[in-house]
Amino acid sequence: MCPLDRIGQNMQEELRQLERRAKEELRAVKDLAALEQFRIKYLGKKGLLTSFMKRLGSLSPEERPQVGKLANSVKQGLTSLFSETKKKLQEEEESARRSLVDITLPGRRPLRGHLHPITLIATRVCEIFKNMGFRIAKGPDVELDYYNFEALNIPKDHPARDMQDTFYISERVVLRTHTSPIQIRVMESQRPPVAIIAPGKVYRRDSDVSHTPMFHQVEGLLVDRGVSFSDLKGTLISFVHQMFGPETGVRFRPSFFPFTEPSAEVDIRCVICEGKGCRTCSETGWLEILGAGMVDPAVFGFVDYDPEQYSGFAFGMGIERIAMLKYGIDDIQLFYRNDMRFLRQFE
Ligand code: 2NL
Repeated sequence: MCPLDRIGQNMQEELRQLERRAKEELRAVKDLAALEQFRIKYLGKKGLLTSFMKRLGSLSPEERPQVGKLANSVKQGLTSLFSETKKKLQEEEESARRSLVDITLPGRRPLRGHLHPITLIATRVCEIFKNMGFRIAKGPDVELDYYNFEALNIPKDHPARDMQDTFYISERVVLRTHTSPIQIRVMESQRPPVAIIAPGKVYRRDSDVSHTPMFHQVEGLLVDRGVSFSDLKGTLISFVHQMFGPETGVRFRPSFFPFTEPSAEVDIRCVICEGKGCRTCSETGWLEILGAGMVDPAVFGFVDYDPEQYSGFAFGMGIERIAMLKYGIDDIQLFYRNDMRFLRQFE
């Protein structure tokens, strides 16, 4: 045998040894981490088998095909053994993971959002008036002094205009203190009949146990020929009965607003004590829920409606107050603390 042949023989022997060792080690592999070590050691770019292949170049042209063929079949064999082992170990690890989980346990309930109580009440109030034929109107939170005060017959020296109560953006621009400017804008842009509901955020420089600097209002306005105070009463009594129940007592008390004449405040029988007297109603048996009146002819003047032809009523209510009475909540700040223990109750 020529010496070159012996080199070929040696390499074939080396290859078989490599294969035997690899198969032995593979049998000892117990997890995916050890399997990866095995792959790097034998099949990786710098692995034993790859290094061996590189040495094939030193063989004679006669021997190279034979040893090369054997090397390829060893590599294929080891690679497919490696894949089988990997699949087996993956399945084992997966089923081990599964056995730690009791799949018969009930699932975790996903967190599901819901509407804020103020949104719920505002939506209900709007729905009641929509059913009576009113339409929803919107307007900007940042308002001209003209729409917020001037056109509502609130003169320059009126206490409501005080810097103390109003957020001024500039001399002419404010954060609206009520949603009435929405109604002025609607009247300015269309002729009667007008029947609208104006919900939205309003802002006042006030913050204590019963006031927040932002709160919500719903106002309503109806203007047509021959609208009377009886229409106002009928509309609002119907609203109260739908909102608080058909047996709820209602009373109208004389009051004053610069934009209505005559004006009234509307009370309902105390929802807590039913009129017997308690802390919520200050022992009066009644709760104030809204203000209302016949639109002052001076306001019609600003929007160019003829007060000889048209009359109208308007009303306004605070949504937080309605929500507090309806749900029996005594602290307005609860609506804005984002405490889930509170908010979850309105799911
Ligand atoms: C209250 C009282 C009220 C109005 C709002 C109004 C709007 C226009 C013309 C006339 Cl455009 N009036 N709105 C009228 C009376 C009372 O609100 O206590 N709100 C919380």
